Amino acid sequence: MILDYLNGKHNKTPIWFMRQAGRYLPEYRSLRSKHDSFLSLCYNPQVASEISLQPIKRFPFDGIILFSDILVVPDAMGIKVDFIENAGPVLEPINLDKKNNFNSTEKFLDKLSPVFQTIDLLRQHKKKKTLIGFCGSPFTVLTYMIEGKTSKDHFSTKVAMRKKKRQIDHLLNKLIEYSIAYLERQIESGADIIQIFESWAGVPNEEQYENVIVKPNKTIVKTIKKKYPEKKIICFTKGNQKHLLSFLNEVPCDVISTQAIEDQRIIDFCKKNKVAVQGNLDPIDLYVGGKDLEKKVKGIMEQFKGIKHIFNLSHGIYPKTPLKNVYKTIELVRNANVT
Ligand code: 1CP
Repeated sequence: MILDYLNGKHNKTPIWFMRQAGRYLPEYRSLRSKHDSFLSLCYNPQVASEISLQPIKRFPFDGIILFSDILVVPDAMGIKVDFIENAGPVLEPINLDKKNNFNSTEKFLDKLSPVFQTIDLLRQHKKKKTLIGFCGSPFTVLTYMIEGKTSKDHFSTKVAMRKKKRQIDHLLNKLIEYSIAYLERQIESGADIIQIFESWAGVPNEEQYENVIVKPNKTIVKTIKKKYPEKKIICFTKGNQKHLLSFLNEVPCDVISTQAIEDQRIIDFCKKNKVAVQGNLDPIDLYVGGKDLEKKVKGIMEQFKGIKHIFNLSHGIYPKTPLKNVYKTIELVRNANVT
């Protein structure tokens, strides 16, 4: 559905939501409560495929996102990763002064084989929906490997970008390699579209941005596009509004997913270069609902008239979002298409 739209086979704005498979759904919470660890869900193809399909059983979304997490990559590299209830991810922090012995690519892919099996199962059940695979961008994943947890200020990452540039470059290059191998196998297993999550694009400063954000995203997108020219790539970036145009100038993605677009030059760039925009309803507006939600959805549909647009949130759905607001938004997007 999303793929057909991007390929020009129809012109109805498609819709899906980031984190559509997750805690706002009672059926997810119920399944989650039967399993001890979050990662055991990600590595169980039957359960992970069931969770991926939960949102599309309830809502007429056009895309199915693989249920997994960006942190399965460091886990498969051999770094201990855990998810603590209500606290988030906890990783064994890497030592930047020591040689880190990561798993070989073969062992890495072997550890991730349940993810590829999940994609294969989803491929068999997706019907006309578009199947979205994903990974985290190298810098975003690296922040978790350095901080060892979710961080508000990214202090250790910022210090390391100043004091240990060589090690940072080395680790980013390693993550580029693992991410490419991972995405290639996702595509071979049946993913139609790939989304690359750069959730912490706002952390590096002006000088560091090119090296830690642009370069890794560009290398991954170019390598995948060269091997699989027909596959579409969505780049999600958060917190880098002021660098978005330079990002787009260098990273040849098919779709840019971001927060609210305030700069008309972005829209002009996308129109001229046939890049689609994904977004950008604020998840808070979805949570609150009511007349304001209606206004926001209509405004977004209006803003992206004339360019390719995948309706989505500007980041993941809040766990307590009322389900009726999700139904309502999908209906509004479908109706806006009719007029
Ligand atoms: O116990 C639980 O249910 C844990 C909640 C949860 C879920 C449902 C986590 C923990 N991850 C996920 C699934 C997930 N994560 C998906 C697939 C489901 C879907 O999208 O429908 C995807 C694509 C992600 C991506 C992800 N994980 C990102 C990038 C997007 C973003 O939110 O910025 C990041 C940064 C993570 C790390 C992560 N995973 C989970 C937590 C609590 C965190 C930390 C988030 C943070 O640091 O703010």
